[in-house]
Order: sequence, then C-alpha cells, then structure tokens
Amino acid sequence: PSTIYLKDYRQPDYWITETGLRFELFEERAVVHSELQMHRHADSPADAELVLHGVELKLLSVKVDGQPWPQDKYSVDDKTLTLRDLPESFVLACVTEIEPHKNTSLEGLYKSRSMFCTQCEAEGFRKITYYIDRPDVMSVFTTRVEADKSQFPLLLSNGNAIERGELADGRHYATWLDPFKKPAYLFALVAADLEVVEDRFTTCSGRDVLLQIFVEAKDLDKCAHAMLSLKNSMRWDEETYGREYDLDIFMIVAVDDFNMGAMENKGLNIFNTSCVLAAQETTTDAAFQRVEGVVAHEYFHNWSGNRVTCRDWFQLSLKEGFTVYRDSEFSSDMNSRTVKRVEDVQHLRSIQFPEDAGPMAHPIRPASFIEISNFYTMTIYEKGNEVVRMIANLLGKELFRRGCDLYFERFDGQAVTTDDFVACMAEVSGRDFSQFQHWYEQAGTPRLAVAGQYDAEAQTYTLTVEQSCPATPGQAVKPNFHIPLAMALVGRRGLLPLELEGESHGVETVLDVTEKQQQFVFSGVSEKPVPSLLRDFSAPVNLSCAYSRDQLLFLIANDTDGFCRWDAMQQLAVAVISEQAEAWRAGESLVVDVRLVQAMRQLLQDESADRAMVALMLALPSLPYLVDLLDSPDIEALHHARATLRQHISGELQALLLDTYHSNMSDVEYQPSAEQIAQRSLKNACLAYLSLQSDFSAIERIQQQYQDADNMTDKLAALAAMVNSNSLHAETAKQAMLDDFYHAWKHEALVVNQWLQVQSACALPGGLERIKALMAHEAFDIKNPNKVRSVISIFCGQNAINFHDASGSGYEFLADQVIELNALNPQIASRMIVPLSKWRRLPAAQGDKMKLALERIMTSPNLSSDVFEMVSKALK
Ligand code: DPP
Ligand code: ZN
Repeated sequence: PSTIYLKDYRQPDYWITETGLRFELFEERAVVHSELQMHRHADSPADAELVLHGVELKLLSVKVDGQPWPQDKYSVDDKTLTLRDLPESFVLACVTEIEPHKNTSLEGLYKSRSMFCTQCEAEGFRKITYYIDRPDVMSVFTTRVEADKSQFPLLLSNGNAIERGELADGRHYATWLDPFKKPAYLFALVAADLEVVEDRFTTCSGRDVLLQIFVEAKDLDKCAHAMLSLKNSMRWDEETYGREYDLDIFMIVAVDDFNMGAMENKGLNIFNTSCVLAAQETTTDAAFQRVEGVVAHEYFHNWSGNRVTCRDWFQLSLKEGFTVYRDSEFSSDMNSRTVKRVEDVQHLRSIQFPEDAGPMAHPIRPASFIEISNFYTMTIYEKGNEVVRMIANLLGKELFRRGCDLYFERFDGQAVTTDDFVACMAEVSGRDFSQFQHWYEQAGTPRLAVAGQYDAEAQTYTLTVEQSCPATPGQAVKPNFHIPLAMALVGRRGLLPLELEGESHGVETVLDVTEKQQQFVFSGVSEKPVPSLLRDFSAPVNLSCAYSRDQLLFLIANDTDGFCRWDAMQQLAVAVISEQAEAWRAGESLVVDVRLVQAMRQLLQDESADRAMVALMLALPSLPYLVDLLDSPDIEALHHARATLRQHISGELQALLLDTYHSNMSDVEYQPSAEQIAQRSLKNACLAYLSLQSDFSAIERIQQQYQDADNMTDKLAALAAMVNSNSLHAETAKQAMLDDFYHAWKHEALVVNQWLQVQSACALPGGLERIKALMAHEAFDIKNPNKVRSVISIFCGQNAINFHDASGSGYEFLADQVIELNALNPQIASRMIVPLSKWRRLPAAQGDKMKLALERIMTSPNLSSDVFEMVSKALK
C-alpha cells in the first residue's frame, strides 16, 4: 500500500459537472449506468489522461459522447480506469456490474438484511461505479433507481423525487434530482421495504420541509425522540448560526449493519439503528442523548460539510471538528452544559489522549495517510472540536458568529481547507492565528506544568507556566503552542479579584500561554489562594500542578467551575488508587486516605449539588484510563486497588448511599430530560456501590429494581449490578436475570447488544471464556458491526483486567478476530487493533506478547491496506 501526502495535492485534470446514474437492482447483482458530463481543467494539457477510481467493479462498457471508446484508448486495473485522447468536454458513459449481496465491507452499495443501502464516505463511491472519487470534484446528481416493486416499494436517493413509474416484470423506478453540487462521498441510495414516520418543519423563511424517518414496522414507536431532536436541531441552527435547511425534504433511514454511527448524505441521512431508535423501555438515557447528538451532528453537516465541503481528506477535521463543536454546543443548550462538558472531557482524555501519545498520533490535519478510513479518529473529531472551541472562546460569541457567517457565505458550494476556516476567523477579528495554527499541524497532547507562589507581604501571587509537548511519530521537536489557560484564584470566601500588571480582569481570566515559560504576577491578592486552572477545560492539554490533597479537597468543595471540581476529585482518586496499588504490590495493607471518602460524603450530603455531577464525581477513574495514564502500569495492582477502594467507599458510606438511593427513586412519568437523567444516574451510581456489599439484601435490592423498572436505564443498571456482583447470593440469581432479560428482548437487536455489552465488560475472572460463549450464542453475528463492538471491542477496550490476562490469551484472541474481520470488513478490523498498539507502554511481560500478536496479524495473508497501516504503525 502506498502513502498519500498533503503536500502532493493538486487539482484534478478533469471536472465532473453533471452525474446521471441509473441503478438496476437485482437479487444477486446490480447494474450501474453512469453518464458523466466532463470538462478538462483549464490548466491541464490537451493530452491529459483521465484517471477514474474504481474498485471491485466489472466494466461492461465505456462510451465517450455516445460512441464506444476504442480499446487502445483506455486501460483498466484493480483500482483505476484510465482514458486517453479525450476531447475538452464530453459525456463519459460507463456500465458496470457489482454484487451488493456479497459486499461485507459495508462500503459502497451493499445489502443490510433485506435492504439495499450505501455508505460512500470516504472512498466508497468507487465501489459503485468509475468516478473521480475525491471531495473537490463536485457535481449535480440525477439518480434513477429500479427494483422489484413488491420487495422494494421504497426507492430513495438524494434531493427531490422528480419521477416515478412502473416497469415490466413487476419492477418500478424512481428518479431523484439533487440540485446542490456535491462530492461523491455524499451520494446515497436506499431500496427497501420500510415504514415511515413523518413530520413537518417550517424554516425561518417560511419554507415547508417534509421530515421522514424510515424504519422497520416494529420500530415505528421508537422514532419520536429522533424526530424531536431533528426539529430542535433545525431550529437551533437557524437561531445560533443563521443556517436554514435548503431542500423540500429531509430523510433519515435506519439500517442494522453500518460501520459508523450515521452518515450525512445530502437530504438522505443513513443511520445506524443505534443512533436513531429510542424508546423508554428499550433505550438507556445515555443512548437517548446519543440519538439527540448524532441526529444534530448529521443535520448540522448540511452546512458544515455539505454546502461547504473538504478540498481533500487531509481536511477532514474541517467538517468533523467543527460539526462536533456544533453538536456539543447544541446538546449543552438542550441539557446540562456542565455535565456535557465533563463527559466530553472524560471521553477525550480516556481515548484521544492515549491516541495522541501512541504510535497512531497524528495532527488534526494529518500530513499523510495510507488509508483514509483509519483517520476517522478521536483526534480528528474530538481534538478537532476542542480546537474549534478554543477559536470560538478566543473570539467570543459575536465575532465567532461573524467568522462563521463569512466562512459559509464565502465558500458556499466549494471544497476548502482548514486554513480557509481559520483565515475567516482571523479576518473578522483582526487576530493573528499564526501561532495558533500549530494546533492543526502538530500531534501530541501539550503539557502545562503550573506552579503558584504566594507572597503574603507583597500580596502577590505568581503563576509560573511552562509548556512542552512530547515527541510524536515524525515530529520530534515542536514550536510552542498558543494555549488559552482559563483560571481563577479561589479564596476562603469565593473567587478573588484578579489584577495583572495594573489591569483588572474580574474574577476569571484567560491567560495566553505562548512561550516555553511564562510568569503571571497577580497583585492585590489578600490571602493565599488555591488556583483554579484550565477552567471549563479551556485547552486540550495535560495540566499538572502540585496540589496537596487538602487543596484538592478545597477545590472540590469551593471551586465555582464544574469541570475543575470534577477534575480535582479525579486527581484525588488517582492519587489514592496509585498509592493503594503500590501498597498491594509491596504486599502491604495501607489505610485508605479518609479525605477521599470525606469528599464523597460531603457531595452526597450537599442538597444543592447537581445530581448528575455528584454521580460523575462518585465514579472512580476507570481501569483503562488508569492504565493509559500511568507509566508501565501494573494492571493487576491497579485493578485490585480500585476494586478495594470501591468496596471501602461502599462500606464507609453505606447508610448515606442507601438514603440517596431511596430519595432519588421517582414515580413520575419517564422523560429523557436532563433533570430526570441526573436523578437516575445518581440513583444508579448508589446502586452500583451498594451492590458491592455481599449481604442478601443487596441482591434483593437489585432484583427489586430490575422488576420495578419501567425504563431501560434502571433495568440495565440492575442487570449490570447483578452481573458484576461477586456475592455468593448472586450465583443463581445472575443467570436467571440474564436469561429473563434475553428472552424478554431477543427480538430487539439494540437491547440484545446491551445484554452483550454488560457481560463483555464484566471484570470478574473468566472473562475470555464468557466472551467465547457469547460469540457462540445465536445473538452474535460477526458481520454486524454493532455486535462486534458490543462484544469484542468492549472486551478488549474496556475489560482491561481480563484482556490483559497474564497468559496473553486476550491478545491471541484479538489477533484471531482481526485476521477474521480483515477478510470481511477491513474498516472494522482496523479499528480493533488499537488496544494492541499500546504494547510499548506496558511492562515487557505483557508488551512482548502484544507485539507477538501484532506480528502474527502482520504476516497473515491478504492484509487490507486499513489493517496494514495500523499494524505497521503500531510495530514501528
Ligand atoms: N458519518 C460520519 C460523521 O458524521 C462521517 N461523516 O461523522
Ligand atoms: Zn461528522
């Protein structure tokens, strides 16, 4: 496989201005007729060859302007069709044949169960027909779909339906015209037999839009939340960004077999069922919120992605980072802003930070890649979001909006770059973004080391800030970043006034950290404060400050910033777990620092606290997070330390946890509202702690909740508590509950996935045997990505104690799965390699075995470019 470089970008020799497609869909093949209106680039030589992409296609005919193109003027290989001696403008017509029913990669046109659907981003269109499959080639599409009418009553594509009719042999057709120019990656087609839920939306200019969600008949009652989320998103984008929807129809189709969460195809979004269906009985609160977020995300792409798209795939974060920023702001407006922020940071730190510290580290605008599918990463999405967030905060609400307006207006209908985006922000604000640009070009999580010094006599407080960034592949030394450091000084009676160089900054400010080392001297500081740093997580950096445990307690109790309070609790927990782990290794028993329990007690007693925040703060850092955080981690010691600490907390706070559990029971009608979600999350956090008690009443409590629950959040929390219980009383009850759950829900794939996830994550001994049994169960299907993620990815990514079993059996297992999936679905196979890629960070006893597993994958036959790139980087 070859590497593609950003520096090699140049415009194509030919443009496509109009694309006409006709699909003849049959049980075991599809015939695709294309008519492409093409023009040679004004700067290209007259003898420029036309190179079209095409993969796994059978070429039946090639014509230019209606005439068969002579055999000596074109050539075909397994990736391209090259034509020579072409006129300046012409119509290229190709007929190709493909086999959607055999397409297990779920890229291009494939069958998910009985329906035909497509996934073209990033480079899937080339598996449909020959095309210049790159995002800067934008064209108007007219698509005619033909299929059997009784099996496929529904025929959809992008844009508006302009014609429908009957054909011979019980077949029919529909023709769709999308008037907006788009790259091929936004193309979509669906042929299916589905039911529809409809609604309408009136845009800000008074246009009427038909909204449709297509699902299986049994799922008609699970669309209301997605529909409401869609309408909320449409309104929000008008109000927040002045962006109006532009077609007369907006469609969402739910499919079972899907590599991603969802796809923003123009006018015809295709969704993984897991990101669109939601109902009280079947869906957890977290999944409700995910549906809301993903519906919004895909809808927002209509402007940030579709109307203004990416020039090349190195610019992926242009649309993804920006759109994640937009959807996270939307979710913050719909729910609790602080909770959303903490959840996002938790996610970023536990997945993106390790990515940025490992062999796959890449800038949000990478300089090279082998397989673009490997770059749909946490870095492109979530770090990309953080970078846009920093820009938005630097500019402030009004200027950022002006920058966005300029960006959308100037580049409407064009394919552009992250530089174009930043240039708009610089233009409206007059700010210099040249140093800030390093965020786009440099990988790695910057480190900020901060130290504070109080001078009582002079009444000054000096913050010394030093930045650095670890080396990442291909980037040994890096210029300094521009890091916005939001901070405050917390005193006994609240935040202290900030005065810097004679200028007042209120009680909160943002320090521009731009040099290797900087000092900020605050004057008029009347008492020794505790600094509150990186407020609201103002930059995606690793900040270290040598807080004493008492200072952390002080911040937990007194800081006004939700993120900082949560973070102080995390730091305290990490410190306590680390010292417990050290003691466990040394065979000593160490008394748990009472301050951690004390902090939790205070939280539980605080009537005014946001319940969701209390729940988040009660949760100890996860084992995978600790493993990624610490150097050469002793996983077993950390696991024991963490488990013992949870047991200890459960015992110490039992009465209070029980009280809180009972006082957060509710008999009001279920709503996935922020308030109710907060209440349930706190109640279930208490349940989890209480379930660590091995008395019979703990089991009874779980069973009671399981029986009484009228919603999936509570039911699943009970199931998880039971599955994770190591009480003797749970032995028989556990299997009974698992069986009951399965039999109640075996016809609901998404609920069964949750049943699989709970078991795959269970940290009790014997994890791999349980996984193998689950994979032999009728509920498992290796061709369905949701099942693979629910079992294999959860086990290898979240069940650290079992995955890292000393025998190395977890690594062998994962290598086997990657090799099997490589042949079926390279994108999914490639994603699964991440846990093994961390081999260098683990002690040799484990690291060496992980490396062997990677080497075995590397030498297995027919490696896809996806898997090859990941494994070769991991081994480098
Ligand atoms: N469907 C994916 C997303 O929306 C890729 N564009 O992020
Ligand atoms: Zn996206």
